[in-house]
Amino acid sequence: IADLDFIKTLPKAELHLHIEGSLEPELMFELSRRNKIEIPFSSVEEIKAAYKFHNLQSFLDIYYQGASVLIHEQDFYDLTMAYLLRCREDNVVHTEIFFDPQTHTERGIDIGVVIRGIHSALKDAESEWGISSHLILCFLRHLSEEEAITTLKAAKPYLEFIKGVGLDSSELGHPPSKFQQVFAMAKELGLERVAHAGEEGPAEYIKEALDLLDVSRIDHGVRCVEDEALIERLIDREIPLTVCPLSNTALCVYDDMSQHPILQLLERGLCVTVNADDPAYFGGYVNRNYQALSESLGMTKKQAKKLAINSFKASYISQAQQQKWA
Ligand code: ES4
Ligand code: ZN
Repeated sequence: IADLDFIKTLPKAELHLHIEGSLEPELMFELSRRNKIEIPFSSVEEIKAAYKFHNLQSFLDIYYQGASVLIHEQDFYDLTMAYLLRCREDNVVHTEIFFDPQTHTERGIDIGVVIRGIHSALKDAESEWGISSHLILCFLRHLSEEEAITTLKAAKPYLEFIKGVGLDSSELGHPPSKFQQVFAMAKELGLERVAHAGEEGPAEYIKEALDLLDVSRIDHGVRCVEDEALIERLIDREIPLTVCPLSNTALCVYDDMSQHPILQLLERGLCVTVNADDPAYFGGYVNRNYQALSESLGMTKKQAKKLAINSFKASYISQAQQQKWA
């Protein structure tokens, strides 16, 4: 069995991390004071007590509310730097982080403030600790495609800092097909493409993401287990799944970690990876996600090692860079 000490020895890449979801209650409080933004909690304990979710939407409501304390470039820097410190503790040597510009631009925050704040922390972590990174801009799928296009256009002056685009927020009722045009535009701009699919939504949404958005990676994707032909396609085409175990149990995708299919998918030959999603809300950073698999599914050292190697294989770093961590 892979224990925490062993997990720590493995260099890892993280590929599914919403930077706004790494906002810890302590920093949320500090920023609420600093920026004089009211939050409906009077203590860190009260915030933590509110983190009981029954599905994706019940989480998203609280997550968007929490992000409202982020105003200045320095706030985005502090948020990102706090996450990168956790990467260092967990031996995460490369990270590809999501951000949700529309959560901020809707409140009147300039997209440049958001991108510059996050980017400068990423650069500092690279020069100080050698942690490499990419930034992925996510469109909120509960909003219109037109608004996604406006967001992509607003990001154009900063494209040198952006590796790709993604699709997140409320999945049910907002299929990938809704965003075909904006993903085609992103491809035209030379951006990589990923999408959340098959988290709460059906396996059909995974197929749509592949066929209509031309994604090279699926975020979550666990509901592929309902479609045998799709599983075979994901294996043949080597499409990675960025799986988030503690997220899935926190949002009741599974009642208990013992039901999680990640190791079965790994054994079948899918390129599955382990990620934290929204660590401040779901009970832990990446090593705790690995640890949960050991505790509930008896993950072996060999399996843990394979998952860590997959994380580099599924990343957007060059082959040469990958060799370094193999
Ligand atoms: C998210 Cl777990 C999850 N699913 C979809 N959208 C999200 N945004 C932040 N976390
Ligand atoms: Zn996610």
